[in-house]
Amino acid sequence: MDIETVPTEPIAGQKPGTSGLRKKTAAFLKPGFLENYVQAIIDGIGGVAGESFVIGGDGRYGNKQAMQTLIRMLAAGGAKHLIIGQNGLLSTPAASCVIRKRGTKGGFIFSASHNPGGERGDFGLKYNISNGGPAPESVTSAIYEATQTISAYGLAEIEPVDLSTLGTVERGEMTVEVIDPVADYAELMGELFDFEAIGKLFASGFRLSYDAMNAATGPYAKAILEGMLGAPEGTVVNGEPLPDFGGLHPDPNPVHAHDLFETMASPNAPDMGAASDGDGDRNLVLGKSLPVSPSDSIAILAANAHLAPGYAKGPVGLARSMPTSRALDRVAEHLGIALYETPTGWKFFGNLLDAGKITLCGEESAGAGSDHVREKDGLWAVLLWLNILARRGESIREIVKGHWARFGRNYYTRHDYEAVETERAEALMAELKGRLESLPGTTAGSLTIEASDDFAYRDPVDGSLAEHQGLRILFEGGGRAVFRLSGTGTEGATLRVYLERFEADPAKHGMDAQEALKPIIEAAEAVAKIREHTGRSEPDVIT
Ligand code: G16
Repeated sequence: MDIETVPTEPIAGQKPGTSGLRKKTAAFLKPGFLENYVQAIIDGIGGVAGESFVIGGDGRYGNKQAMQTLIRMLAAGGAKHLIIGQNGLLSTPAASCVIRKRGTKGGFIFSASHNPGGERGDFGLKYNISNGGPAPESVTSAIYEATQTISAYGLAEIEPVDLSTLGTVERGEMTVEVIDPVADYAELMGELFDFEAIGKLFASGFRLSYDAMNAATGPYAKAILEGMLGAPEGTVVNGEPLPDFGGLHPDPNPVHAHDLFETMASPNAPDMGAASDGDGDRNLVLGKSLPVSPSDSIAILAANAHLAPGYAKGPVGLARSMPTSRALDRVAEHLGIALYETPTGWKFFGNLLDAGKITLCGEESAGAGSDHVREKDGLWAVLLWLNILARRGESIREIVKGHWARFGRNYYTRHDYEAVETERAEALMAELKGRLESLPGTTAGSLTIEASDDFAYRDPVDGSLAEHQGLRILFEGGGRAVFRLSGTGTEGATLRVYLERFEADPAKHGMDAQEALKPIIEAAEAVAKIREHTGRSEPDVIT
């Protein structure tokens, strides 16, 4: 096998963000960009000689071509064995599952998650480590360092691999195995959930509408829901992964999953609505005219997890990202178990899961998961909801309302200001940060500020410190506003403002969240001058 060594130089803009590296497709696939970044991963993880890897992706434009380049580069680095999802497809949680099951050194996932795809959309690549989870800061820093010093990359002269045909082929010294992307994952789901009870639920006429948004989850949802669980054909909509997601923006929120929200608000709404994102790790669950906020969803899943066979003993501990609402904290308190508050990013749950400190974890950004893999898992969340519905015999509305009545309601919303000029967004954060210490005791809008800080997290397992993870403002009465810049955008900066307040009184649980949070929203504007800084009169997306 001949290896071509191509001289190169560092390319700007190769710093991995919250979840790998994401860019506009045209920039990522510009000659040399992908190759440089892949070589930096290979060098950053200490080489690939003699090792096995999983390769998959969400099916977006450019994936198949990029995978052939990756295969050539891993062969040049001396990798021994590659396991690739058929047609290059593996949802992020399925890739995590296969990495763990097959014991590989890691995996490469081609995805820009919920960002739009296609030639004019976004492209991304993330590296997951042997536990199946996103590379931690130590690894992404090493990768970033390698991008700064790179001088050449290696490409093996080998035939392309036919990714559409299942089976094993040899390329140089390396074997390449093309696998069914669904099988291992479906088997794991069958071990965790009461498929018999869920099957009976569907047989009794329960109706689900699952929007796979023309992205990675389609084949999984069809095989498991319609195939194994007997849900009627048509339960899964937009079930074919398409390179441009059929023009959809595969982000399951009220703006981009608009059709599903309409279906669920119509008089003939099914019993449950659900959606997942581009790479299948996010989830959205809706009852009839009742979208479940992700922060409530993870709290409800945690409170009821014992109803699923895989979690029969109940969770040992729980975790949420800092901006996620504190509904989960109330469940942890009730169960008498630990609650960990981590920075945004699934990678921060990895050590807690590996150390057996937590069983379930979740984030406000539509992510929920457990120790079954090391990624958040969209279809898993939907199956756990189905398992709970089947066992409790109640509707989603009854379960959500019952949860609020029992634990109180944490009203919650997130306001996103997208594609703001980077300097303007950074100025807002810098200015607020500069005033943080002087805020307690002052008023913002109609509220007094009780405390404020710049969130930092000391990992309880390895002691590593993550600083500057979001600005927190606590108001009298327990309300909270959090300010953070997104780590996943590809255009300018996205300012996220997270707003929350607790309401114990069940008579006040029926309010519209924006209405209930009005004093907090006004206080956040007063303290940070969002309109003035961003030049926007209102958020682009409200979730
Ligand atoms: C990624 C991470 C999530 C994180 C989210 C935050 O999600 O995997 O753990 O919550 O980013 O995004 P941002 O920094 O934009 O707020 P995904 O689904 O994009 O991989």
